[in-house]
Amino acid sequence: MKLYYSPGACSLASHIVAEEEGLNVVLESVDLKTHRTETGADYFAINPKGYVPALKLDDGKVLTENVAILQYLGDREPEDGLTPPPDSSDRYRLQEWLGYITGELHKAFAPLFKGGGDDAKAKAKEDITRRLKFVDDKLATHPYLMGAAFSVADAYLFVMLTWCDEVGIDISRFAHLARFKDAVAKREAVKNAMKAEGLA
Ligand SMILES: N[C@@H](CCC(=O)N[C@@H](CS)C(=O)NCC(=O)O)C(=O)O
Repeated sequence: MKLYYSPGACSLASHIVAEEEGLNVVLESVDLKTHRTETGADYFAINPKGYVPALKLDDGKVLTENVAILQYLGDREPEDGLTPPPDSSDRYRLQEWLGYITGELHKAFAPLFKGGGDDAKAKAKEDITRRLKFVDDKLATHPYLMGAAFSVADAYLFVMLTWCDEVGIDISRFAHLARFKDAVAKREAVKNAMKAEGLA
């Protein structure tokens, strides 16, 4: 498999999951301005949507969208428990979290990264902070989003929290989230993925 990524982008979540599971995934970085990959390929020819992540499977098919790629990678090693079994009630809970992260958190960062005006940026920070408060409350009773064990949703949430640092959203006011971020940052797989992307 090959993961198309950009350092520190949302693709870091998939990278972390691949590391957690020790999957044989080749990495190829993408310049999101030129849409060329590190080997000079036209990224639009690989993923016409133009954004990362994209996962080229061993049969040559290309999978896109964080929520799909994260579950695909998690399902490669079911015994690791990063994705609950298909059809289980926990699997729908995982999808609920992935939907929240992608739709309510990830997308809310757009004005902050894509040169929104001051009002749009302030509104984005307000929205993200309110949505993080919801997550913080949920993390009051268990270490990870799904309970006692780390899941693919935690990898995605972690990346969102690294973005908070970049855009000046202080998460120290959220004790459970801050504790979560510190714990996830200490995971070997997370350290390896961040190092490989030049982030640590
Ligand atoms: N809906 C997509 C969005 C992915 C996305 O926003 N990727 C960003 C990096 S975090 C990107 O590549 N942006 C460059 C662009 O949109 O051209 C997903 O969840 O996979």
